[in-house]
Amino acid sequence: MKVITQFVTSSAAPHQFPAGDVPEIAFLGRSNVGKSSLLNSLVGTKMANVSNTPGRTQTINFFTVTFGTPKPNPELMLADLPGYGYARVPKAIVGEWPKFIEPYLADRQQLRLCMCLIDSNIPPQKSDLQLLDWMRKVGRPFQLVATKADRLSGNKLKQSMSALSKEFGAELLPYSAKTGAGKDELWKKIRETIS
Ligand SMILES: Nc1nc2c(ncn2[C@@H]2O[C@H](COP(=O)(O)OP(=O)(O)O)[C@@H](O)[C@H]2O)c(=O)[nH]1
Ligand SMILES: [Mg+2]
Repeated sequence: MKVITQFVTSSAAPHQFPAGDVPEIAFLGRSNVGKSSLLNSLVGTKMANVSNTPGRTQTINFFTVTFGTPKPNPELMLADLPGYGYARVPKAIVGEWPKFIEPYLADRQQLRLCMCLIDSNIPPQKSDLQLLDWMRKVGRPFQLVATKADRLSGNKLKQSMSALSKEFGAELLPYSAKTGAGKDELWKKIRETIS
């Protein structure tokens, strides 16, 4: 299925968030977790900047998605959130995130699911655990996605997935932007969520 993506706007304050009732999926994760790479691989174009300069994006970037052929009303909105947790000493995410992130996650009506990205190659990070705690507290549905899964193979990947899933207390989807592994599963999850 062809995916047509279009950039809508960059927002740094709640009044700038696009209005409307298009179902939205947000993507979150620590800087350098592979969020831009995942987004680009998911939609098949360079919609997000892939950069080696962590913590650069300090806005929420919104993109519309239509499936198949261009239509006046998009089926889906994707929200690319700023990376967190780049500080060497992990702080509470609320301490280092721009002020508009919390209201976005807590109040955004059309937000259906948060894709929370973690790195499959490293143990659970405090900032990731804090984010999930906070999501659970505000009752925001999320899907945990383990990035850079191509760096582990076979049994190593299996072991890492089950350990991470246990430690985060949530089901986990492995993903590789390099090989495209997990792409169909992630789209399936998105379609189920917005249908
Ligand atoms: N091997 C591998 N490397 C990846 C993958 N995704 C991202 N990376 C690398 O991880 C680094 C950070 O990626 P980027 O997408 O910019 O992360 P972001 O800061 O979360 O947006 C880059 O050097 C990417 O090439 C992946 O699936 N596999
Ligand atoms: Mg990025």
